[in-house]
Amino acid sequence: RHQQGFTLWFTGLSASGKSTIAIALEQHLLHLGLAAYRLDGDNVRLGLNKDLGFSERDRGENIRRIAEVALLFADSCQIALTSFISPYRADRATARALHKARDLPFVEVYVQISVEEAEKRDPKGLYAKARRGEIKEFTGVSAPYEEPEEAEIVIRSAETGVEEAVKQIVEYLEGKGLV
Ligand code: GGZ
Repeated sequence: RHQQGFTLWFTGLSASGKSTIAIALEQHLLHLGLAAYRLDGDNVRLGLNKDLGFSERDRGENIRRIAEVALLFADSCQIALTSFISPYRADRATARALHKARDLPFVEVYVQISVEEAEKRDPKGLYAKARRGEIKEFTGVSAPYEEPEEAEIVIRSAETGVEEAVKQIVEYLEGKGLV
């Protein structure tokens, strides 16, 4: 049977655990024999989008390009997993609309965590830098994060282990016949 391409769109604060969950899920999907590819800051912001910063406008363009690339993967019968903060509702809606127009499933996964919890983790010390004013427009500190209102899946990051999160997403996908 032919694999249905689709996009899993992770959104959430820095240090929410988006990438950790996306990496584990990608492994799971690959083990099932499915073609899955993860887009994240390391392979997109350093390459395709290296001209973009963190202003509202640049984030919008960042998300727009990522959505277009994810669409290409989905259109080629692969599973695109995107792992970006994507803090603006309008940008996520644009990504969703692009997929809808091509009849490709778009699954928004909100990796939910409070700023307080994310700040406690602070694995790269970025929240501390943002508090000291060394990073401007930092999401959750000095730039907004607009919570998803139509996410297909919500993962409560502080209370959910990685394997449990993967299971939650896979069960959703099975229910929809996507895997
Ligand atoms: C938020 C920033 C910023 C600012 C640098 N605000 O934890 P990280 O380091 O690895 O993930 C964050 C990443 C966010 O890039 P995205 O492309 O996901 O953002 S968006 O979707 O809003 O376009 C963080 C780092 O880049 N970073 N400066 N000001 N995160």
